Amino acid sequence: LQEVEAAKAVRPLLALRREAEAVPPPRNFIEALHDRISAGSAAVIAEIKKASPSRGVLRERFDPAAIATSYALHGAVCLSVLTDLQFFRGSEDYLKQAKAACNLPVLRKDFMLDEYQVVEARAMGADCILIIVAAFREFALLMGEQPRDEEMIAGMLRLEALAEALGMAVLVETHDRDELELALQLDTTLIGINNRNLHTFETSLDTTLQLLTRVPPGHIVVTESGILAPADVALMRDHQVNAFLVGEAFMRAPDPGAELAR
Ligand code: IGP
Repeated sequence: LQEVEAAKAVRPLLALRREAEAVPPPRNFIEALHDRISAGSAAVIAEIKKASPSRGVLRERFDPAAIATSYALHGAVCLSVLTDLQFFRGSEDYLKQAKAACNLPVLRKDFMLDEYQVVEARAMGADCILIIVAAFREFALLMGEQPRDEEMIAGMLRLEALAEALGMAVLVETHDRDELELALQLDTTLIGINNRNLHTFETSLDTTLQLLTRVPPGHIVVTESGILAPADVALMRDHQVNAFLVGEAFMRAPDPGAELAR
């Protein structure tokens, strides 16, 4: 959050709000997913990231506009762009470049805790934000507090309400049953299940299979991380999971979009 404080000093919230009002209106992220799934197909949110904490640099030739164009050409439904600098070597510019290169809705992938970041997301052109339940828990611990469910829910609801007021969708990310319970207190129907264990960085698709049964009808489950091959997609679809967030497998391929079409 030091970065957020620094950003506020350079670009005060009022200026940011004006920028957010000047960008074109949001593209409908959830509707795009719905349409593809109702048509009986897998809906892929294709990620653009240069590096990750567990794997280091994933791609030397990194051109977000070219990658976005290739994803769009090969049937991605939405994009996810890392804007976090510290862990993923991301940038706001990457999101802007990717968005300008195609007409897909775009998720700002970052660690969102402060309302400022939500307005910032819209000002850079994002159509959806990510709320990571585990990040709220970690933040409380970092502040020397015992994370309390009611406070975490209140914090997440604040970000969600602002995102929705700005016309953006919300993807809420979970890793276990407790996080899922909290996530279901939000208004959004878009539930992410991250297959990556935050402590070991290992991925297991069992995470999705286990939590899936606890998601009530009317939600879209997005299985995140560790989707590496067509067989992984087939396994998920056998369990009626039809939305996928895929990064590494595409980023390592010579042509990320061609890998998506595989
Ligand atoms: C993509 P993968 O294993 O396909 O590269 O995973 C995405 O799920 C991952 O980047 C991710 C992430 C996050 C990154 C999921 N949740 C939260 C940063 C923050």
